[in-house]
Amino acid sequence: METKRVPELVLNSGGKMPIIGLGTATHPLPPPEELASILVDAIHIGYRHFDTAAIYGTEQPLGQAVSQALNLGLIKNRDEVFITSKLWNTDAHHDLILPALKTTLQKLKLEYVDLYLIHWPVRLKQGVEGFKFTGEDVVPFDIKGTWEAMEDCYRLGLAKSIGVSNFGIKKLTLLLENATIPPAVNQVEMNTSWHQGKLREFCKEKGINVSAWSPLGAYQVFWGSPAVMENPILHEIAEARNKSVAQIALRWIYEQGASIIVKSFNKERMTQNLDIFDWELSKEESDKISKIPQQRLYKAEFYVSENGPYKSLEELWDGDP
Ligand SMILES: NC(=O)c1ccc[n+]([C@@H]2O[C@H](COP(=O)([O-])OP(=O)(O)OC[C@H]3O[C@@H](n4cnc5c(N)ncnc54)[C@H](OP(=O)(O)O)[C@@H]3O)[C@@H](O)[C@H]2O)c1
Ligand SMILES: *[C@@H]1O[C@H](CO)[C@@H](O)[C@H](O)[C@H]1NC(C)=O
Ligand SMILES: *[C@@H]1O[C@H](CO)[C@@H](O)[C@H](O)[C@H]1NC(C)=O
Ligand SMILES: CC(=O)N[C@H]1CO[C@H](CO)[C@@H](O)[C@@H]1O
Ligand SMILES: CC(=O)N[C@H]1CO[C@H](CO)[C@@H](O)[C@@H]1O
Repeated sequence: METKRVPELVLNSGGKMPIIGLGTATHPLPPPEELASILVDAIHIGYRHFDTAAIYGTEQPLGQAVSQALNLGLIKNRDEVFITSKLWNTDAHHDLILPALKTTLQKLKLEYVDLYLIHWPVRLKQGVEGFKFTGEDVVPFDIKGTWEAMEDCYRLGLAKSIGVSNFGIKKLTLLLENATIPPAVNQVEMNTSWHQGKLREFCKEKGINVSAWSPLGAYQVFWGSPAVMENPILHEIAEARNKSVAQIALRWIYEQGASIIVKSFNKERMTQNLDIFDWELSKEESDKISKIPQQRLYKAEFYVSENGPYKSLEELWDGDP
């Protein structure tokens, strides 16, 4: 197996983040031992950035994979891998964040994460299990208090960088109003069918790096769609360039200045997804991609309810439903 080097970008915290991270959210998950071994393969192939979250159930196998990779000598130090995890909505409260991060670190068996994100601008009542909630369980989200506790995690050295996920422009503006430390990253849905142009422009202006989740439209996953992988324009470009559709989709995101969180648990596809750095799209090809009709895949309507803090998708997504 040949190890590829993935270029890094520098976050506003000074941290260096490999531009492609391996996603670990899927359903159903492989058994933990099998998943750990898949993630060791990924390290072998060249992945040095991994995306997990408290809600994914993959923190433990990821920690195990890092420890195995160290034992195997695939990496020499913990600091050769960049590990992101995320605060789940039930813990989005000032006093619950540090304990939540400590639980995450215990599961990962690590002393720090490289990046800790607020998973959603949403707070759920404590005790809600996983996705078993209704609109009644969504309570107001305290941007200022939540971010203050995230800053404490950074100051304690438990998170080398802190950031957010699924935040629109309005919520980022409110967060920045009282932030001492600006978020390093906003991880959002982005792909050839959902370009996030306005949000990316705003983030660029503020020095916040955008990371793209579901860059392949979560192809063949139950929350996903075929809009990326079966797009005829991408197929046409892929054929003409002798690349895969996934490579065209990922290269396009990279050329927009965003980093990429892509999930594959298959060695051949993992390898293919890293192979996007020694060629480029032509102006004509990029122009064709920018004309693909736009639609958000993942609307998260389950956070919206008549009596809750978000009464419409416009409110949840800051006017960009
Ligand atoms: N912050 C958030 O709210 C949020 C939300 C969603 C996702 N995420 C993160 O982003 C990661 C990526 O998003 P995602 O998992 O939703 O979707 P994705 O990466 O767009 O797509 C994953 C799907 O595409 C397949 N695939 C991967 N490479 C391929 C290739 N070269 N050719 C054909 N098929 C390919 C995978 O199957 P195989 O495994 O069989 O290759 C899997 O079914 C997640 O795993 C998670 O870490 C974050
Ligand atoms: C910022 O802090 C000020 C002073 O405490 C407060 O009045 C204001 O509401 C805060 N802004 C946000 C978005 O929380
Ligand atoms: C097309 O790409 C494949 C895989 O990268 C390679 O093996 C093959 O030689 C390429 N074909 C041409 C015509 O460039
Ligand atoms: C690729 C990218 O957007 N990198 C930027 C991330 O944010 C830092 C801080 O503003 C910039 O210096 C990078 O250029
Ligand atoms: C994640 C996602 O896919 N979002 C957009 C990108 O493309 C999908 C299909 O994969 C579109 O339906 C969405 O607009």
